[in-house]
Amino acid sequence: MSNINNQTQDLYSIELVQDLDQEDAATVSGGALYISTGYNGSGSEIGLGKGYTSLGGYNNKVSWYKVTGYKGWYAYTGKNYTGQRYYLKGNSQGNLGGNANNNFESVLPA
Ligand SMILES: [Ca+2]
Repeated sequence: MSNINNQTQDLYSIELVQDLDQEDAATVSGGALYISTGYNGSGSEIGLGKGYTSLGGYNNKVSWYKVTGYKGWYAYTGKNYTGQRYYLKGNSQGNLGGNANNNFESVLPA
């Protein structure tokens, strides 16, 4: 992994990420993070291949996640990797509950 600052940017500045399919996303960093605004992958869904300091339109709206590949991801309740940090394990998925639900604002590969 190189400089974190080179790998992060606001989600709004990347439109291609909207079209990232599972195979391409896995190629980017060894594993992708998928998030959606509804439970069980419903609602709006997006695939991410690297860290983002802000989730843009997904801020405080994420209710479900899926991690592909063996590497985990960190999700934070604040922008710029601040607030409460959650570890999303590799090859896992699930609905978010409690304080995590509708609260993520930045994500980073672990
Ligand atoms: Ca939040």
